[in-house]
Amino acid sequence: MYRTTPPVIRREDYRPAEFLIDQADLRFELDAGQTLVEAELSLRRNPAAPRGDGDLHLDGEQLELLDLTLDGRRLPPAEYRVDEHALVVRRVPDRFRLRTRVQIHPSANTALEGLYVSGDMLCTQCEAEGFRRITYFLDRPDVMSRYRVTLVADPARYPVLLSNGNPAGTEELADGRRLARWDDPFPKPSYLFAVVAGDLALVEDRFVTASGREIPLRIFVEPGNRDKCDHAMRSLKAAMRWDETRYGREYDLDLFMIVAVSHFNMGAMENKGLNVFNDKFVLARPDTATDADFAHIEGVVAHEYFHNWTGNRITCRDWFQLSLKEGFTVYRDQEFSSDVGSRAVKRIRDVRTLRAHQFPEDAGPLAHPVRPDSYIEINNFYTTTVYDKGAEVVRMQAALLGPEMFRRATDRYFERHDGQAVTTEDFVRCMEDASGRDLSRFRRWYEQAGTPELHIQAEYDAAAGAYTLSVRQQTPPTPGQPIKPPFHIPLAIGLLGSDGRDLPVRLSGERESPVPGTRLLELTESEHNFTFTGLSERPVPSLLRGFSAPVRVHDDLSDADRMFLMAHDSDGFNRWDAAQTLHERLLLGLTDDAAHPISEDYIQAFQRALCDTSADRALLAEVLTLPAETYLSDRMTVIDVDGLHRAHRRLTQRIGERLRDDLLAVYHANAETDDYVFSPEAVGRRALKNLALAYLMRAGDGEGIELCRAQFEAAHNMTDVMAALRLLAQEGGAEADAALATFHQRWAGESLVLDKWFSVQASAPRPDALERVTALLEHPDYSARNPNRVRALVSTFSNVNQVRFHAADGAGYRFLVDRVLELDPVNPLLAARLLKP
Ligand code: B3K
Ligand code: ZN
Repeated sequence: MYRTTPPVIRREDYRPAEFLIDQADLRFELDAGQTLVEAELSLRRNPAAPRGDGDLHLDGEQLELLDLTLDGRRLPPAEYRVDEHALVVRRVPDRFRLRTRVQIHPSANTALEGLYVSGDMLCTQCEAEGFRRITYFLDRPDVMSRYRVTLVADPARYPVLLSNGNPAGTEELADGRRLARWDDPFPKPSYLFAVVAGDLALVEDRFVTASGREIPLRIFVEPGNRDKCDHAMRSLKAAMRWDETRYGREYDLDLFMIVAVSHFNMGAMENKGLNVFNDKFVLARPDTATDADFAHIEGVVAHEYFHNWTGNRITCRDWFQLSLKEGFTVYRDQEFSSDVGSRAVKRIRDVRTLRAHQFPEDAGPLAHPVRPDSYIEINNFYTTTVYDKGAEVVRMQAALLGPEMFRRATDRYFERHDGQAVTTEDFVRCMEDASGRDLSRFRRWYEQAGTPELHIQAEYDAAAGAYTLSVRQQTPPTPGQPIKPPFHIPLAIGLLGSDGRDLPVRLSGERESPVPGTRLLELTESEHNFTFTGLSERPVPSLLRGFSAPVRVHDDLSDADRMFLMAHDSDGFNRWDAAQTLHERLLLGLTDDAAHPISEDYIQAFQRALCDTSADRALLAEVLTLPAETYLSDRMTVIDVDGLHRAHRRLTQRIGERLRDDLLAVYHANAETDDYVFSPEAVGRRALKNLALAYLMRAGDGEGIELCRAQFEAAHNMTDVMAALRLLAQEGGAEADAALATFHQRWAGESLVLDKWFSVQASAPRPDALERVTALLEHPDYSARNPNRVRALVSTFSNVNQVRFHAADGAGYRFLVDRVLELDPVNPLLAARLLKP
């Protein structure tokens, strides 16, 4: 098929819409095969837009137009034109009502955008531009309309009929069908529209808002999943309370709903009052979901809920502003999870994700600013840069303003822009106005791509008791941006004395000595020198505490300094980061030279940490986890995938052999005794125990494998079952096959658990991994139509199993290309994402 190149959309070409739609009355006659959509739109000329050609251009794709009337008059073909992407109505008045009737085909919709079929239900996904597959509309976020929706369907197939807003009555029709009305009083962009219809089971709870309104909370799931909603419901209530306390944001509608669907292209969607979720981020029971799943559910439920204010009440003017809602909402969900769990561990996980995904994106051919300048396909811009770096950019503003001023600034943002479609510039201006600070240089974080590199050198002048840090920043070129002026970077630091305690960080010239602890320095130029005084000994610097900016740091610390920080730093994040750098240097050394020594100092530092019974176990587990091969490859110019894999195996083996007894002791000391609870304490125990098990497996004396098998058989929670299964699958052989068979049999019919069965095989770095993955494509439980299943098998193999995916013979790449080519005509969004690695 011949296709023309789609047009490039540029930020600088933004023009306000020529028409506005104040009211949209939609009536759906729902059926999987064909659905009729009748839309009655109240349109008027936008006073803020210059007059165009007088024609009305509505977006529409894959719609069959059945009828078109303007102010009650059926339009003859001469007065309108329909093409593949639009309906153009000629010479329209300044204010009018337009009625369209279209037919669409949900069951033929494999792209999962617009109205589609998931299992036995019908559901929608409209962000970014799916609404135009439902009806003709001005499908752009700066057109905000009030929606009234009528749904008509056969109650035998679709007894539950949902849309946004508040329920407005139901009726039984004479022909036996049921009708339900929904009314959303808040104007919203079309991307937040949603409809769900199906035979759904309901779990209900309630939440009393700060002002005393009682809000029913409803989670709808496929029948059979009612017993897996407790955690999502608890997370939702916690998120609602948190947004009231931390941001003064109360829920606004009379009802809040979540629907879990099994066929979904991404994580979840924040449709007003009716969040639609990938069921992976709702359903959890201790025996079906791991601690990581529990944590993700908590974060995603909160994220979508928080969008009600950051995204829905205040939305984006255009899609270039995507980070306005996504960066801010990710920051909010990160802070929520930090508050309800362990702050240091949450920060470590988020930074690990940032470094593993965003840093490589920012260093590669797809590097783009947090606020991009142009796109061809907006769906491909839902990137880790827009989301995760975007969150870092908000976090830095929060750090520069401090908690009180930041709260004042967000209050101002909500007050000033409620009900509007705005830009990242509007956000920054609220930060400035509330604080009186000048963030003109800071704006570069939205404009310039690339990860800044900080080169930090220290000098100590014993006679003067002065310690000087010279800091130089430089950002490598990225596509289209060869030269980068300096960024405004908040650099949080501490100075440690030889007793391991924080010293006061006093800048020269300051009279008063600040209290010992963290100090925020600000970089705005390419080079700075900071001199600290009153230091009777050379301190050990703790740089970029809490990862105060998304940068790479090159310092001149020794291994001994890092071991010191790993043991003493009051900043938990930096204790972890010091350990990571130690692991990393060793692993890179071993990659280059298989005979590279593994020093006794390193083993002892590892052992001391492992045996520190006073430590927070979750943090300890992070400290003692080696950086992933995928992460290490970002540190190499020419990536030696085989060398990295060998280095990883060698180091884990040495740790397993040398520290076998300590590891065993830690394993047994943290064995599960009580029933499963999802608390930071219990999660930490399981993490540390399973980490010890992983090293023990590498000790090579058979004890590890015995423990693994026993744990696999005895464990009642999925965290421990999966930890054991993963290790067995990595080892391979009869043990692995037996465990995989047992697991498959036990969980037949539990789709999300079967995803784990696929992904555990896809990630095992066994020499025959690709053959196994290829064979699994033919497994009766594999389905290319279910995105979760595709991701579990194909994405896990290509993203996680680095050594096999990047095999030198290219077989891994061929495999992926074949999957992408197969999927592209079916589900282009999913296909495009598969290409990431
Ligand atoms: N806003 C949605 C993402 C939509 C992706 C469209 N391709 C989920 C979220 O970020 O909360
Ligand atoms: Zn989001």
